[in-house]
Amino acid sequence: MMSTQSLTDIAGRLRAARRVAVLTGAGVSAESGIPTFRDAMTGLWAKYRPEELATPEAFRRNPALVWQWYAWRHGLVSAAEPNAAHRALAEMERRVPDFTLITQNVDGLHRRAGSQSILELHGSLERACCSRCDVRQPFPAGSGEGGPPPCPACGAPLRPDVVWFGESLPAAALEAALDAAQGCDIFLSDGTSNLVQPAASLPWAAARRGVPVVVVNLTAEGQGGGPNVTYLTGPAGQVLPALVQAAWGGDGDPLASREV
Ligand code: BV8
Ligand code: ZN
Repeated sequence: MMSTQSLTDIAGRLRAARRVAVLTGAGVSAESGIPTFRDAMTGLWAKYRPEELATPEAFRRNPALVWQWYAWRHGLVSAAEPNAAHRALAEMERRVPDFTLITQNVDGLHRRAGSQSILELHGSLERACCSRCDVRQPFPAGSGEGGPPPCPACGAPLRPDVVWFGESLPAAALEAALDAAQGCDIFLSDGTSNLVQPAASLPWAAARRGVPVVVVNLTAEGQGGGPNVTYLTGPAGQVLPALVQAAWGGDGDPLASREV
């Protein structure tokens, strides 16, 4: 678990910061019951690796399989609730003059927790888009049977509105994320294995400027290091509310204070 000294020190920097940038990964949604990419894929999907399914080639080769995987995940996400980590980040945004939340997650839980300034680097599973024209629509719930539905405009197969491996990230979101990493006073990296590029380069774009980088993760292994990189090890659903509480008082989790 994190040391009280480092938590107090970071809380002080957070409180004094004008501009804060946060990068989140699947670990922030783990306590909402959504399996991370590093977790072994469960049940029907145990024999696949996400990198094998989350590609344009996989969709071209077997659109029904890829669509069913996303329909299964869409069901998980729709039934999930934001957890204390999501709520703490929404509270942090309310406290900080200039706050940017950069997420690799496609589950939409940050928005449902109340975050507003969100950069979805890898798209969103709440939406489907056409594999040929520019139609975008809500992801059709419960569409897991059979293959992808046809686009209502041109009839081509719909696909999840996410960025697959080998696809470019949305340019505007990536540019804004780089700007936040290069202009922030403190950078938090929460619940990510920090392996997937170009998102994985963001914390180090901040660290190279001498900006404090705070890594919140269950483990300090496998992440980059450096003189101004601090690890707060523990579940994001505990560490982030504790950090918000240390910085601004209250109990760090607005919902908890409302629950009677
Ligand atoms: C790109 C959306 C330019 C889809 C995702 C060869 C050919 C082509 C490309 C490449 C190549 N080699 C490398 C690349 C680049 C590639 C890449 O980085 N590959 C990796 C595997 C090396 N990147 C790309 O392809 C990107 N595009 O580069 O475009 C280009 C174009 C053409 C050709 C070349 C280059 C696109 C990357 C985006 C892919 N889409 N998601 C979907 O969701 O299905 S990535 C997906 O995986 C997630 O979005 C996320 O980014 C990543 C998983 O990472 P994490 O979120 O960190 O989750 P993970 O499970 O890994 O880790 C969880 C962490 O949480 C762990 O550290 C764990 O300890 C921690 N944790 C767990 N529980 C908790 C916790 N922490 C705190 N509290 C807890 N309770
Ligand atoms: Zn279409």
